[in-house]
Amino acid sequence: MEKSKVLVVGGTGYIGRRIVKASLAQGHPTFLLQRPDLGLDIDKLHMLLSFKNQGARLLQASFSDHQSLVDAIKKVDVVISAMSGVHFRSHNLLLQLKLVQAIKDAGNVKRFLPSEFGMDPARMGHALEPGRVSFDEKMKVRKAIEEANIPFTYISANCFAGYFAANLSQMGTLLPPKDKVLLYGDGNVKVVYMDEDDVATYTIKTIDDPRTLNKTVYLRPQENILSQRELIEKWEKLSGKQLQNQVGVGHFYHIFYEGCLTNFEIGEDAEEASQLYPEVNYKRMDQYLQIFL
Ligand code: NDP
Ligand code: GFR
Repeated sequence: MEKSKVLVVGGTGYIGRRIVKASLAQGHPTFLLQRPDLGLDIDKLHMLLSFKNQGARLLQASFSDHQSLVDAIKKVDVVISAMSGVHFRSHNLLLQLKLVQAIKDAGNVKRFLPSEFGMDPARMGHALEPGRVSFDEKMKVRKAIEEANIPFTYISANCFAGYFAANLSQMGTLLPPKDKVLLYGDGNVKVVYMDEDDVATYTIKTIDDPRTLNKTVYLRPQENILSQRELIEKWEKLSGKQLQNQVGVGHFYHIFYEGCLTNFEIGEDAEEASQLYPEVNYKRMDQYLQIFL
């Protein structure tokens, strides 16, 4: 059977470039959307040209020109969006609504994969602000897809290793810590770590598979279901270095997420000190912080 022609939207992005690579590797005629607002982003241009050298074709279209999107989409069978999600300020994900409209009008698309590749947004109804914005936007895109009867596959890729395994799941860094590691809770909650190239490989495998039509596909390979402790142990064995586990994060969760210090009234059977002793001129934090200037 002829391999589906694949258009990747967001094809120079972090996961997008890996999806383009996997599409080419699996023998699909592969196309990338080339947006006009490239400007002076020379790295992006060179990545586009490099993919062209590897046999991909560039389709010029703009999100502000509906017909250009329809014309590009008419040239392919499958559309995969890898639009950025984390910059929820710019609402890139909602730009996908224009893509959905163009796919609907083109009428030829056999499968559309919207930009998800993480936690399943359908299972994140309880997500906290401000991060919940990206899940809400992903659900708006799903609604538009399903209302337009566009055949879809949703990919829930769990944790990209680059953001969650390389750093032993430490925030604000992309490298393993050298001596101490912050544990989340007791560190025994099971998560799933995925190498981004595998995310791309699995993504391309789903596009022509009838078993994944109008389905969510979870990437949860058995050996990558690991707790943070298990991941740390793997690193300690590989590096021959023991890390000192810091367990304070649980406290931060109770204090800053649950609000355990202030989520109750001080009742009749207790007292509040500054009410009892108003004569004490307690230090406010703007005073306290001055010494650090
Ligand atoms: P990137 O930040 O790499 O951006 C991807 C692409 O989005 C860009 O290359 C660009 O496409 C496109 N884009 C950005 N701004 C605009 C715009 N204004 N108009 C049109 N296109 C735009 O995205 P990621 O790869 O980091 O994220 C992709 C998906 O993966 C998201 O849904 C995100 O939530 C998810 N993710 C999941 C992670 C996990 O751990 N599971 C980790 C990181 C991301 P172009 O190439 O055309 O310029
Ligand atoms: C696991 O599922 C997801 C993960 C998802 O559905 C959407 C986004 C993510 C990533 C984000 C990718 O940009 O989770 C966190 C965020 C990456 C990030 C890593 C943000 C702040 C950090 O300090 C950080 O440290 C590695």
